[in-house]
Amino acid sequence: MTDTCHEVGSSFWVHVWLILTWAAVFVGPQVPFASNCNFDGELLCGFVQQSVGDDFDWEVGSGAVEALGLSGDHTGGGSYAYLNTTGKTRSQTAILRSMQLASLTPHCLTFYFYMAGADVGSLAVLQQRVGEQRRTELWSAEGDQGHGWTRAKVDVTSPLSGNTPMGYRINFDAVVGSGQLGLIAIDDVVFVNGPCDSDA
Ligand SMILES: [Ca+2]
Repeated sequence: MTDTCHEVGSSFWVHVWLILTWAAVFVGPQVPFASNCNFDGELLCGFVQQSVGDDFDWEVGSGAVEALGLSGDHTGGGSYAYLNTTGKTRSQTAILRSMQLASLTPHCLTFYFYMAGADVGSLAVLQQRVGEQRRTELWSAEGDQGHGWTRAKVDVTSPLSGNTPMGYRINFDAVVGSGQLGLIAIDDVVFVNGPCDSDA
């Protein structure tokens, strides 16, 4: 009797798990993560550090990095997320992941980035379907971008399974160049409904 009950119970919870997994993968939340992240208050605004498969965590910092021309965060007086590549090894990576997203409508991701240093490396925005390792690069920049915050705009659409939007995460990958001197930072990440346009 005990074994039977145990089997029935296990089967029930397996089905519950399967249903919840299906719902998470194929439906996902319809409301995106904190739609405006300035890294000033609630540090990572719902972003999480990649726990496996990368080499470092992004850090949250404020103030100047004089050696690399950074005077402060994008708006002044606040904080930013960054990876200091100085002294690290080429191709080592830090990945910042959004919470799970899904939507029937296109969205526009905008953010400001700061990349300075002769051997700084690269920054990329990638889309990863929930439950899959494969990632699609949506945007990237490589090398020294000068001493200033630059705005980036990225159109984002959900992968579809038939007519159903699939869950995905946005990844920010900061990749070390030669490691001699470099800083990669992002700030004011905004995610809004609708496609990017030339005036956004
Ligand atoms: Ca900020």
